[in-house]
Amino acid sequence: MSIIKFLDLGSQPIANGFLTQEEFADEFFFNLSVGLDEETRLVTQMEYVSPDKMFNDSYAYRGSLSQTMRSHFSEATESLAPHLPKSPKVLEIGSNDGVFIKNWETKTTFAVEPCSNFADETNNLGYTTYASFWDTKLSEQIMSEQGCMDLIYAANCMCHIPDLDETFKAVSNLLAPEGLFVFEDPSLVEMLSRNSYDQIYDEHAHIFSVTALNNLLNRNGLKIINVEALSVHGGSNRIWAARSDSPKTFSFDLELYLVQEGMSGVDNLGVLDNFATKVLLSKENLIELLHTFKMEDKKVISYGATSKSTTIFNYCNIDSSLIDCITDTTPEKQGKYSPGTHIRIVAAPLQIDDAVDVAFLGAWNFEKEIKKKEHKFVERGGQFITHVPHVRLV
Ligand code: DWN
Repeated sequence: MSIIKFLDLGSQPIANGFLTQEEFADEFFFNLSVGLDEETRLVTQMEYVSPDKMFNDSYAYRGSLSQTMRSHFSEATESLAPHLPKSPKVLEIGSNDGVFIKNWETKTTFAVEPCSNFADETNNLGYTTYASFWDTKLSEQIMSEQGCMDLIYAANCMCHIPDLDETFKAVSNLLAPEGLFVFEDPSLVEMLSRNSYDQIYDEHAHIFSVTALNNLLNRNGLKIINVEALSVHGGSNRIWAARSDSPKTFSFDLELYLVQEGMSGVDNLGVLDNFATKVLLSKENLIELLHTFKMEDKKVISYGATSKSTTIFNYCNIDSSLIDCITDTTPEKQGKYSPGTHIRIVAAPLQIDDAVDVAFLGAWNFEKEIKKKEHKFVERGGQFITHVPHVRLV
């Protein structure tokens, strides 16, 4: 397998590795570079970080903390249910704090979650949760204990797993003959068009095009039957797949979809090189804007201690000399420091503090929800800034 590198985001820490001052000295760093796999057309990291360094009992990201995501998963449940038998057996891979499975029956819903802090939470809620990484061995264990599944679902999880052949084979083994495998992850087309290079960090081993997924699913006993564009997480795709021998179909023209996607350059090295050039320009512009605010003596904070902002701050060398602090609603992140650049993280107040002039949208994917919450900040002349799709005042 040959991977052609097109982007280098430099030395990066664990994106969700929020840390205390005592932990600064031993912080882990790796080189974050991305390339195109010549065979499958997958956009993937040149070297993967070992999963247990990222997903363990101190994993900090909670999916249930935003209203947007709670609604998203209850709507997902409503749209999936009509395609399933009555009382379906459901498995979620990467169930986090249960934000999706809480919409389903405890007795017939199962979960896989390697971060044992979250696996404990959902086990306590009555959902049998396997605190392991997803692989063939685990799928065989679940098959022998629970039988095959009518729905295998995964949100923002498949793109986190380095070995996709193993992953998809394990899904195909556990799926009922007419079962559905539905998964959603950030879209490569959206990342290219929004210049949202911060979708790339240790956990996102790959950024998916449907082209690459089609190649990988086909060679592992699965086929795509539908693709839905989603607005969440900066533009995602929900892929509906079934076993290759399944009679399940949708009125969906995959061939046409692939031709149209191809035109946006998802596996064209010229387009990917051009993206890398725009990423560099975005870095220069963001640094310049933050320096201007500093010269004007403005107080700048960042809103949302996201994995995405770990990539930006480390790639652009943005530290506490340019950003005073990061606010976040997640108790596990508060009182700690941002990975790599060591900006302090504070509890999000009900409204942005009166002393703040500018807020960088670390969680730009929740722009609508945040602007609604923070209308007073905007009314008093406070400014949000973002780098998506280019560096600008919002
Ligand atoms: O795939 C992944 C995605 C789904 O979630 C993961 N690998 C990790 C994580 O990535 P992220 O950290 O970039 O995700 P979010 O959802 O953009 O994170 C939002 C952060 O902002 C959370 O820590 C909560 C915080 N937040 C806040 O402080 N105030 C969010 C909102 C909406 C707010 O109003």
